[in-house]
Amino acid sequence: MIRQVCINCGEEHEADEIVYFCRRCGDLLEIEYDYEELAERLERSDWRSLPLSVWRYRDFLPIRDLSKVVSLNEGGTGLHLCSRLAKVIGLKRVYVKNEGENPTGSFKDRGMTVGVTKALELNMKTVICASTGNTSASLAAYAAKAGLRCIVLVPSGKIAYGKLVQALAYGAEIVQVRGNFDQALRTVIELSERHGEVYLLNSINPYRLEGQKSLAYEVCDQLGGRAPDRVVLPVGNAGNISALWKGFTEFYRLGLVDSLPRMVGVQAEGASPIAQAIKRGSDVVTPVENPETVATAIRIGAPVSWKKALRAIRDSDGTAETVTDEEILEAQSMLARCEGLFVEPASASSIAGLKKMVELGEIDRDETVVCVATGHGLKDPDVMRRVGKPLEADADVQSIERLLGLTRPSRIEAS
Ligand code: AN7
Repeated sequence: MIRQVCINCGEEHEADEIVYFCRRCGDLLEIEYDYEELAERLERSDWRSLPLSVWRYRDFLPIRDLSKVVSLNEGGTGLHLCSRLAKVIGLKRVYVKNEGENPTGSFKDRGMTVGVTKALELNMKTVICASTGNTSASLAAYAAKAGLRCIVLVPSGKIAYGKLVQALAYGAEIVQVRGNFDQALRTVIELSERHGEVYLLNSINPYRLEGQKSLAYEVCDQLGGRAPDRVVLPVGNAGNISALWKGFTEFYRLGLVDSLPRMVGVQAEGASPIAQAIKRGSDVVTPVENPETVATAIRIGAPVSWKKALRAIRDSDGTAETVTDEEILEAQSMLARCEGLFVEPASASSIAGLKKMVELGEIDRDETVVCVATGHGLKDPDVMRRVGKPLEADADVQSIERLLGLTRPSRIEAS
């Protein structure tokens, strides 16, 4: 039995009802399972013998008819042990879950494989989202694969070029709106409510978040059936931190891990309504009117899943931190140079946040920490001013030797 349950009043909605907010109180919905039934299904299932991927966890997902699955081979991303980074930061064990390895280069693909499959189940012909970039690239790809019309609204001028190119290449209809992400989101919510045939796939949609929770399952499985002590991730609209926490708690509830991680949400200083609420000890989030940050993916002032995120942080005894644009760019460069992982600025904010917390003495040296790197660095090449410029030289050996200070090997004379 699968239901869509209101996180505030508990009102239940049928699994196939097309509804984005609780019909009784207007709050967000969450997918709930009969966990005894799920535990029994797992006993009969061969899920452990399947390769790491979102659909390895099909028993835990709200899709029963697997013939409709729209997949581009998402999930199964690397959990990289980053020893050099850990040493620089001053910790023993730091892993980076590199979501840039997904088909369109971000964690959004985990959600879209499930969300677009659900769209097909519901017989929808058009999908829509508002996006700071990655959601649009991902939705456009899965809509293309499924043969659906795809409409995306993006804030004009402030989205990373690579993401825009992706969405265009996959054939989405892109509208740049004169306004920021929060305004674009309000508009697509209203559009999908006025037009029943247009399916909304922002993270308000609880089916999408079900796909994203697979990241948490994978981390536990990659650590050999254990949860990390701490998970650090960037927070924008706050869907992912909610999804990951749901994933960890489900694994715990089903006895697949015997502990839970503390969740740390990292936000850019100029777009940090959730971190501010946590620091104030407040139960409500005050929107930031004009969010600004170099990490355009998380340039969001009114996170729609704020309530779920505050719960994830509080229930896990976690916290939230802010980082400056300067710290983000420095962390991006450090991760690339120390570990060979090139991630976009929003993703690097998790590394920057971790570094800051260690410096503040808030993290124990012995903890096993997983940072989630949410998207690939190539999506936003413009921002990467720190890589410097290439050198220049004539195309001859002597010029290169002189330029790079390479000394010529001395000849060994034959006697
Ligand atoms: C790389 O694409 O909101 O806290 O519209 O692209 O779940 O919103 C992107 C978000 C982190 C924040 N890292 O995740 C969008 C969008 C990257 C992102 C986030 C995003 P949420």
